Amino acid sequence: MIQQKKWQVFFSHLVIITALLAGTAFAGMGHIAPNVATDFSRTVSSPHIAATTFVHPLASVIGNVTLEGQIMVSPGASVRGDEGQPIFVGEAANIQDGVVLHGLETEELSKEHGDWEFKAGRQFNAQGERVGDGSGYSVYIGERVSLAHQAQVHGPAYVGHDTFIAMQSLIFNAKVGSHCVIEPGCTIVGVELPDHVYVPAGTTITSQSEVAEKTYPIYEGYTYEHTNEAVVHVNESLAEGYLETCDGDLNGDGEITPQDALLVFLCYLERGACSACADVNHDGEITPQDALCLFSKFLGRSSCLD
Ligand SMILES: [Ca+2]
Ligand SMILES: [Ca+2]
Repeated sequence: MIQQKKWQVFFSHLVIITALLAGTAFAGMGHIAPNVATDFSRTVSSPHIAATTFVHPLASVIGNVTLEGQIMVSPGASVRGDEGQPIFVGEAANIQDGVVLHGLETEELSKEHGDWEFKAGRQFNAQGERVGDGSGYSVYIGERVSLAHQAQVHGPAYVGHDTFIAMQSLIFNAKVGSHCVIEPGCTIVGVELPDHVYVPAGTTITSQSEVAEKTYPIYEGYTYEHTNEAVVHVNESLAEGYLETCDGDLNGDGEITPQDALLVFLCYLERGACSACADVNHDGEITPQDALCLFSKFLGRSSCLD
């Protein structure tokens, strides 16, 4: 019996050492990963994801991305901060299935001068003003914004607080104000929309002169007047619920293996990207204890996951 225990201890240590030696080879695995350095992106960043945000294992969050808090990122969504940077998503927003957040380059290495230069007008600041000095965001999504199924927001782009972007709508090189509703299948390119307006389904707006005739003030009794509040509530509840059921399958391959524990440990060491699910024992912080929980589970022992 004692001999068997010794072998178990030896085996568990062997697994840990092997996994650590494998180290960074696994660091880019999974759905949350750093970007790569290029001649249009000088820094390599891992996403900053709040402990209250849930990222589904089949969603991708890459590079210079901030997900501020209680955000639901659904299967198939891609938030990719590897070209236009950074990407910011505010508290209680939701990024539904198939949504794409990406942006045009915000800086480049000048072939003429050999220096890095920011590209004019490729960012918006948090107040919704275009900037070109690196102080803004390629994509800025405000608080309590809903990005419904298959919506695309491609930088430079800004979406104000409490706005609803419905299914399959595209926002590109544009600003959408706060408390707006963009109904399904709209195309909004190269313009700025004011606050408190809706855009009927299927509308295309590609010049500022069209804005006044193709947007309408949200009135009392408008069909989608309160839709966003309901959708935000649904998604906050989903994020909270899914986070409570995180079972430690960090890389989303359907089983708990040493790779999952390694991802937790690399997160603790700040050597790899983190997911809120790395807090395996739900005590509010990510420590080696969380990685040990997963090893226990993998080895079939009693576990803090049970
Ligand atoms: Ca796994
Ligand atoms: Ca923990």
